[in-house]
Amino acid sequence: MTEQPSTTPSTETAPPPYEEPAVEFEGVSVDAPAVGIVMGSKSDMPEMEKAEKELQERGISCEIRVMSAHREPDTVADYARNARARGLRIIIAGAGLSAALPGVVAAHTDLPVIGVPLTSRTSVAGGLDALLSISQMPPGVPVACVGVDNPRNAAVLAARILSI
Ligand code: RP5
Repeated sequence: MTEQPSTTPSTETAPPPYEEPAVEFEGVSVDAPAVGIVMGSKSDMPEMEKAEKELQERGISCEIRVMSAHREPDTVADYARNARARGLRIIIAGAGLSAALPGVVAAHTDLPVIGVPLTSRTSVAGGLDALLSISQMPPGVPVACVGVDNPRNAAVLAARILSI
């Protein structure tokens, strides 16, 4: 008899094992990361590295890059448009202030995008500006939004999506 996979719900302390997907596209490297972590500024890195750490602890491959939707719009568009073909399956995007990055990424890819609102040092609203910018997307262009300064939850959500 074939052994069936366990359906026991996982806990946050004992994440389910993650298996890298088989390569689906010709030319996609088996080393292609499953999750792309992007952020609007180098100043976001200390916070967003927490998402990278969580994914690494779960054995989920990821890459981490800085690209601003406002300062480097073409770079962001190229990254998002090529993400699926490169083998990425989810994009986590963190930004502060007028946090356009997650929404702009979602505008250029049909992969799931998880936004992380960040408390920028110059925020006049303690991160509320970024929270509203990320969560208030127009119908048809969804961005999942975790709490302010909670990149770890973005990684946990990414792991759960990958385990479906
Ligand atoms: C946003 O502006 C970035 O995501 C960052 O949180 C904030 C401030 O950027 P820097 O002035 O530190 O580059 O676009």
